[in-house]
Amino acid sequence: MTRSVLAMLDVRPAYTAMMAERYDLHRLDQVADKSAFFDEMGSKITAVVTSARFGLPAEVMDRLPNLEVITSFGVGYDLIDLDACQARGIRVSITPDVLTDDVADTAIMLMHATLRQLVHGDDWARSGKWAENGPMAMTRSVRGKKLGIVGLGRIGKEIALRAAPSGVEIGYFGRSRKAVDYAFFESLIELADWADILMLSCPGGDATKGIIDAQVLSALGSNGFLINVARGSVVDEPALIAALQRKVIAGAGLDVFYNEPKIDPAFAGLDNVILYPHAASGTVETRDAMGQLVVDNLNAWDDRGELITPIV
Ligand code: 8YV
Repeated sequence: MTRSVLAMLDVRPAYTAMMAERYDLHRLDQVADKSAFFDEMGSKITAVVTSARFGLPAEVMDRLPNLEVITSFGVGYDLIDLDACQARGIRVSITPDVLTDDVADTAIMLMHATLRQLVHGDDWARSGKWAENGPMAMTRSVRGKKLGIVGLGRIGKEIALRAAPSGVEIGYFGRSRKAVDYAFFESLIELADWADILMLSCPGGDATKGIIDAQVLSALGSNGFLINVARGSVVDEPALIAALQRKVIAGAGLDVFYNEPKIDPAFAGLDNVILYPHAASGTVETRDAMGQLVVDNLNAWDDRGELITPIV
């Protein structure tokens, strides 16, 4: 019997089309009367396709009594309740590895762009301020800085590998000490105090909610920069905005925000932050690889009850 699959979004048209060809695919984002849909289809759905951004809200999961598997587009699973999944025996897959290079590249791009003020420099040349006022103000060198990485997982390790040739010294903080030569810090505040650049590449979720608070930002200090490719939730955002406004830190490069995509309008008024719209994995190549891995996980489950990249 054809499996009924619920997609929370269009993961990309080509991959949605592949799934629609093989499965009885329903798009929740296209359903007007969701309650009537769940009354009719809820018990027939055995698989959900979602993404790091959409996750699976409890009110949807509760309407799917026969759910077996969730295949998610992305590596973040902070919006999927893994404990609830485990309690119900629901398996979950994500798309690790295929996005690591692009996310690590984005982190490095934001680090350089923030210290060297790429956006301000572009405006200086483009707007005629250069011709009118002469050279733009000097920026800060990456070379010789101390880079403190929060979360030395797959992405954090790749960031470190890419950052080393730029001449930075590397330290890290995380749940556990890793078999690496970089300096391990027992506490986040010690890392922030040591670092010139604090790089966030840890998972989101309850364990890391708001860990970058006013105290950590003040330890980072007025010559310090914050780069975030992790989750907006990791940062106490009002504290970050205040720190940028009052120059408690020198600047920030952010790919992620607390309230995406409706980010706090205060960010737009700051000249010491570079904003990127949660697009670290957003290349054609990586999003294709992620889409394919979502489909491959779903097919592996359908064919043989296995997942290729399970998280639980
Ligand atoms: C996702 C992400 O691509 O993987 C993650 O956790 O945040 C991004 O790479 C994006 O959220 C797509 O929904």
